[in-house]
Amino acid sequence: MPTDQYGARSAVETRAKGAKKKGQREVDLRSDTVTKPTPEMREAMAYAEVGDDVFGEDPTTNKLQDMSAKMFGKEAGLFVTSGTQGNIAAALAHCQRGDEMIVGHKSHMANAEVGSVSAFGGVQIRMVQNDEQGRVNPDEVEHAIRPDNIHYPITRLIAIENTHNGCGGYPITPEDTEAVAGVAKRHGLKFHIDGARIFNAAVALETPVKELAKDADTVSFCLSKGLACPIGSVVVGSHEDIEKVRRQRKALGGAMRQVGIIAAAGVVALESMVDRLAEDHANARKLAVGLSKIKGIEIYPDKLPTNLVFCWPKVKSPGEIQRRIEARGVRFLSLSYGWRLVTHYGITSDDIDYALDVIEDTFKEYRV
Ligand code: TLP
Repeated sequence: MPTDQYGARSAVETRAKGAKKKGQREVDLRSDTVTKPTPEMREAMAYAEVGDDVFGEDPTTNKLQDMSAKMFGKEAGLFVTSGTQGNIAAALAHCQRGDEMIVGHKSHMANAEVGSVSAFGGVQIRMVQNDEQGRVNPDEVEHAIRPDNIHYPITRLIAIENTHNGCGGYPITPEDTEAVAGVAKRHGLKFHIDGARIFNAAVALETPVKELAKDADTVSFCLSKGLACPIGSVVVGSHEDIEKVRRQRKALGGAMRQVGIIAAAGVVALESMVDRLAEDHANARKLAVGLSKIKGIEIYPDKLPTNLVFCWPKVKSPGEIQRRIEARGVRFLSLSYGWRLVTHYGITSDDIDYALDVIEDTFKEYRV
């Protein structure tokens, strides 16, 4: 049975599937969240200078926040525990209870953050259609903004996602971003980017993140995905907005103490892990081209932009095939709209060869 759009149906299922045979080679393509810290990160973490970050006295965290702000062309940054916490804290910083925010219908914020902006902040989500590449139509967004009427909530925030996970990992260009941000500006609304994988977008588009972020009031980005940190995300924005996000982070229980221990990995990531994302994209292309040659798999390899590979098994029991593939150590997610295979630090070109061999053999054995 396929899982839903965002992976495992439950924590129990994730754990059960994790069981593997002793000595079995493993190629884990479920997500770039499975990446482990690099030796440089472990070293930096071990010797990180630390202080109490709730007092603003953790030098390593301050360094990470300053570096992030500078890279994104913003005044300030704030370390948060996760992408989800960054998005929620930013949304709650921009909105009051009863306000409304506009996001794409396939966005992580609308679908995979436990309804938290509503649950914790009383913020209503209004969705507009994402196109196949994760973009939202600026006219539709404008149309979704509530007119001034006592029956309606007040629209306060527009958010987009870059790259777009639920739409195949497409990068959103500065032009497309600017078009939506322009709508926000014209109506006096705030504009947030869920940039969990914005560095993948920057590398794919060969554009600095600063350029992708220039029209946003706030951007959250993840250190714990392709950049291979064990924990953490950062929200960047103006001093004023980041102070509001800081307050929301505190309310969400995300203000930590000697957090430089984990921020240290983030510093290493920003210094040395961004450019190598091109390797993940090349491996993803290789994987997609290989999959396109396997009978029984539908895929559009020419449409592949970053590190997320989506394909569709055209067989009677895809679940059975997946189980057989997993038994040989190749792991990926089966989602309601297809299979997702993600390349990342830790996956080599040789791993892609192995994964392709296993998948091809299994489809052959299965006589599709
Ligand atoms: N994405 C995870 C799962 O939650 C699905 C993944 O494996 O892709 N925004 C986007 C666009 C994301 O893809 C994710 C995580 C988040 C936010 C949340 O980040 P975390 O997991 O750090 O809370």
